[in-house]
Amino acid sequence: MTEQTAPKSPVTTEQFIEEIKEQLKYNQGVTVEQATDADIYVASSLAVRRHLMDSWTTTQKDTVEGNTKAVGYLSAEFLMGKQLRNALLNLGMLSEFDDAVKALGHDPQLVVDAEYEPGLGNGGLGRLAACFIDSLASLGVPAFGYGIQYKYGIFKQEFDAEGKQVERPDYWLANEEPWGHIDYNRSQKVSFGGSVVEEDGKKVWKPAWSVRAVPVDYMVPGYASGRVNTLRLWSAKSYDEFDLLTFNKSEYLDAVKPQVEAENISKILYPEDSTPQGKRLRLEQQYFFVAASLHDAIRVFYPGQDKPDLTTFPNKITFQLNDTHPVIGIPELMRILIDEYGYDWNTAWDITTKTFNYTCHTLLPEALEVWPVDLISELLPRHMQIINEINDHFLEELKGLTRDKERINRMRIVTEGDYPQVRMAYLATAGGSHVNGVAELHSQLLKDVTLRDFSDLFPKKFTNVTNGVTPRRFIRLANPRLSALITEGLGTDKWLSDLELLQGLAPLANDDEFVKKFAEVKHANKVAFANFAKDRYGFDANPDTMFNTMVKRLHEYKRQSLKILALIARYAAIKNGTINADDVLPRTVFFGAKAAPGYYMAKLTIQLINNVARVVNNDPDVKGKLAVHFPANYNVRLAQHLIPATELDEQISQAGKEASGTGNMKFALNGALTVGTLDGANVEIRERVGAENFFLFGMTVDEVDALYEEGYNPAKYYEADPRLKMAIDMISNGTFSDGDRNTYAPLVADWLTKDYFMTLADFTSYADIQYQIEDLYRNPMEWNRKAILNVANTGFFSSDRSMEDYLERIWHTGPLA
Ligand code: GP0
Repeated sequence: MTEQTAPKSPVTTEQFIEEIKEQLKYNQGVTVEQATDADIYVASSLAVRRHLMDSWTTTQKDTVEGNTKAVGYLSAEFLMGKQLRNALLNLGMLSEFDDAVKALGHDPQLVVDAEYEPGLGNGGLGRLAACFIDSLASLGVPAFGYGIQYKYGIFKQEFDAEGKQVERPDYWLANEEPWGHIDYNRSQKVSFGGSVVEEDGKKVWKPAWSVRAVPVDYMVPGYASGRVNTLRLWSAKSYDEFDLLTFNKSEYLDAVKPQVEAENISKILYPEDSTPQGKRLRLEQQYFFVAASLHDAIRVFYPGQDKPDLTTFPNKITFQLNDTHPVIGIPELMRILIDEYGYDWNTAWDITTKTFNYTCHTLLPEALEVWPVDLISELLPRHMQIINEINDHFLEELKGLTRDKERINRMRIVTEGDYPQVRMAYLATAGGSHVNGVAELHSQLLKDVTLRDFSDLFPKKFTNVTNGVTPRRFIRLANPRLSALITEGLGTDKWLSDLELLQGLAPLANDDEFVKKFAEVKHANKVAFANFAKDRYGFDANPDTMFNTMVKRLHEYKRQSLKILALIARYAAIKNGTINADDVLPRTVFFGAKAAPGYYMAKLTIQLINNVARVVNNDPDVKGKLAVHFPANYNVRLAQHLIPATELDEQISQAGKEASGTGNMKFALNGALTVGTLDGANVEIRERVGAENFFLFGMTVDEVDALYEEGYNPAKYYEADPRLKMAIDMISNGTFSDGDRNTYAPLVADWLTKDYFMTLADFTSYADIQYQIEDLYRNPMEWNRKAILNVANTGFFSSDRSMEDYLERIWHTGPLA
C-alpha cells in the first residue's frame, strides 16, 4: 500500500458547526437548545455522510466504467462496529468534530456513545469481513460487501442472579440509523419453492413465492484514499400483490400471511458460531442475499443491457465466498446463466468457476455446512437439479484424474444413501478457482486433512492468506495514546496505511526513555478502562495489577475452561498459603464471551466463570491479589476499550483447532504479550515477535494427534497434578455453587472422562508458564521492551496486507487508476 499521511479535514470547525445545525433544523426539526446527545449524533452523522457522498458517487462510477476488476465479498456477517468515529478518522475530521460538538454544548464522548452498535455478526468471521472491506477501500480497490441487514443482530447478553447467560433481543433498528440508505428503487426479486417444468425442451422453474430484496447501502470510506466503497445489505420486504385466489375464498388475514412472513427472512442473525444449525430459514437467508447480490452485480456492470455478454462477467467482478454460507451462489449463477440468459452448460460452468473463490474458516468438521437434498429440493428445486448435474460432471472429471474409486466416492458433492446431503465446502471447492485457509497452519491442515482429496487432485487451487485486522479501528481509534507515541517514535503517521513501518519501533525497545513512555501509555489505558468499567459495569478494577484478558466466543475448543481451572488453582494456592502472599503477583483477569443459546456446556462454563468471579472477588484472603471480571455482552465497542488496556492476552485453544484467531493480532499490535499454544495465527505471531517475546505452552498438533492415537485418559492428568485436582475438586464440592454439588457436575464429568479438547493434558504446562510470566512482569522495563517488540513486529497482521495477498494470489486485480 502506498503510505498516506492523515487526511486533511474538508471543513473547518465553524463550518462543521453550521452543517450540524442545518441537519438539526432540516432533518430532525429540533433547535440547538432542544437537541439531545442522540440528536447531535444523528445530525453530525448525516453531515459527515454528505462529505463522503462525492467520493462515493465517483468511486461507483469509476468502478463500473474503469477496467479494474471489482471484488464482491459475499458474507452472511459484517460485524462493523460503530461508524461515526471511523468515518471521521478517514475524513480527517476527528478534532473538528470534537470542537464543533463542544461548541454546541455537548460532550463528544456522549455523542459517540449515542450510536447503537450494529451487531450483524457472531465473532471473528464477521469482524474479519468488516476489516477486509475497510482495507479494500483504503487501498482504493473497487469492492462491494454483500450481506444481510438483519433486523435483530447478535443477542444482547445479560447474566442473571445465578450468573447464567440470558439472551435479549438486539433490536438495533429501533433507533435512528443514519448510515444505511434504503434504496427501494434498486430492489431485486428473489423466489422460492414451487416446481420445475419442461417447456420446449427447456427446464423452467415455477416458484411458489417471492420476496423483495431491498438494498440498504452503507458507505465504506477508505483511509486517506479518497475512495468510498459500498456495503450493500439486503433487507427482505413483502410484495404488495395479494394472493387473490386466497383473498376471494377466505379471509383477508390468510391472504396477507405469505407477504407478512416474507419479511421474516432478514429478521434475525443466527447466533451459532462455528456450529450451523441446518435450519430452513437459514438456507432461505443464504439464497436470499446471494441471489439478490448476483443479480445486483449484473445490473451494476451491464447497465440497461437486456442481453449482456456475461462471458465478460469474471473480468468485471470476482466473488469471494466467506465460508460456506454463500455457496448456494454457485448453482444460482449457473441458473442465471443457463435459464435466464440461455448459455450452454460448459460456458456457464466456465464463467462460474472463474467468478468464485472460497475461504474456509474452520477445521471443525461440524462447522462445514451440509444441507439435506430434500430441503434444497423443496426450497430451490431448480438449484437441486443443477447441483446434481454439477456433481455428475465433477465425478466424471475425477474419473479422468484418478482410478481410486474410494477417493472419488469420498469426494461426492451430493452424498448417497437414504438421506442424501449436499456438502457445501465440496461444492465451493469444485465450483471456484481458489480455496484458501486463514493462517499458514490452518491452510496446511486444510490440505492435509479436511480437504485432502481435493488438494491431492487440484493442488493449484489451494493457497493461504493469513488474516489481518484494520489498524485504523484497532490501533488509531481504539488506542489514541499508543498511536500518538508510535507517530512520535517513527516521526511519521504513515504507519496507519503501511503497518510494516512499525518495524521502525524495534530499536526503541532499547531506549529506556521510550520504554518508559510506552509503559505510561499502557498504564493510562488501564486507568481509562477502569473508569469505563466502573461507569458502564459498576466494578472496580485496580490499574496497578496485571491486566490479563481472554475475550472470544465461548467454545470448548477455545478452552476458557483451561483458564478458569488455572485461575481456581491459583486462588486455592493463595488461600491455602501454598504460595506466600507476598510472592503473589496481583492480577486482574477479564473474560468476555457469548455462548450460542443452545450450547449447554458453553453456557455452563459462563455460569462457572461468573461464580468463580463472585467467590474470588468477595474473599478477603485474596483481596488485592486476584480479581476476576466478566463484563456482559462482549462486542466491538468493549474490544476497543479492553484490548489497549491489556498486558497479557490468552490464546490457548487446543493446537489444530483455531483456524486463525484475529483477537491475537489486535492484542499484540496494542502491546500485550501472548500466552498461547501453537495454533492458528499464533504460530506466525510468535515467529515474527520472536520466541523469547511470546509465552508458549502446550501440545503441538502432532502431539495432540499422537495422544489421541495412543488413547487419551484425562483422569490420569487429574491424578498427576495436585493443582489441577484441587481446582476440579473445588468445583465438584460446591465452592462455586453455594455448596451444591450438582451444578457443575456435567462439566466435571466431561473433563474427567472425555475432555475432547485435552484441557487437562495441557494444564500443567499452562500452570507452570505462569511463573515465567510473573517473573517477567516483576521487571517492568523488560516486560515493556518485549511488549514494544510485539508492536514493532506485527505490522504484517494488517488487513491491508491480507488484502494485498488476496489481490495477488486469488483476485488478480488492484486499485482503481
Ligand atoms: C470460523 F467456522 N470463525 C467459523 C465460524 O463459523 N465463525 C467464525 O468466526 C472464525 C475462526 O474461528 C477464527 O479462527 C478466525 O480467525 C475467524 O473465523 C476469521 O477467519 C477465530 O475467530
